[in-house]
Amino acid sequence: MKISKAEFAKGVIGDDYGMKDNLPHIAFFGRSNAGKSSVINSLVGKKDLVKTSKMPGKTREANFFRINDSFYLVDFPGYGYAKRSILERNKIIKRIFWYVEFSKARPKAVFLIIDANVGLTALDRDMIKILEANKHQIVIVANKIDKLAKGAAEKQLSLIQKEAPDIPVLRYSAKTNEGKDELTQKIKFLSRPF
Ligand SMILES: Nc1nc2c(ncn2[C@@H]2O[C@H](COP(=O)(O)OP(=O)(O)OP(=O)(O)O)[C@@H](O)[C@H]2O)c(=O)[nH]1
Ligand SMILES: [Mg+2]
Repeated sequence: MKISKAEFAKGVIGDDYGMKDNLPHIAFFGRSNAGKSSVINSLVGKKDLVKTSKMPGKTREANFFRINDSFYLVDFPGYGYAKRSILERNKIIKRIFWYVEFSKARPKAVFLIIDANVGLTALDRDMIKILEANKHQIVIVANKIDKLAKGAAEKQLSLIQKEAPDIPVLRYSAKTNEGKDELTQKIKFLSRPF
């Protein structure tokens, strides 16, 4: 599959995650600054389909992007951004948890974007637990792999895989596009209609 068309469809602040056309959707979760928006941009080959920022906390809505007229990628706000007020952080986490547990519009899969350099954080582990409890399909994307030397990258990847033995872990760099073909294939497979 080649991603030939990518367009912004809607931004969700409340709890209306359904789309009229009923196309499947795939959710991108992760810590603020892990690179969710950058990964989506690199996948679709556009620099600025999704706004990214050196200042974490850029994405406040869940943004739906229609891909090839056949499915949606959804960029969720990042969790755990320390400079946000506790109230706002809680609000984001609560919305994500609600979506994972109760939303009628269930994602076909959740891609958990992490910074390969940082590895899984406490919040990521909580997220994995609640995703597993609700039987969601999960893929971990170890982004920013370009920041690590080869040996260090391998070490980090096997550490992450050891912590999450049942979840596929993909190496990725939104900067160099490393892993783009693998991630695209995974998305294609998981977003199939049935
Ligand atoms: N070196 C490197 N930098 C990256 C990569 N991916 C993202 N970044 C940088 O990391 C920062 C955060 O990226 P975003 O895509 O905005 O992160 P986000 O997860 O969407 O953040 P929120 O919207 O706050 O949740 C930006 O400065 C990006 O340029 C990568 O693969 N390699
Ligand atoms: Mg973002």
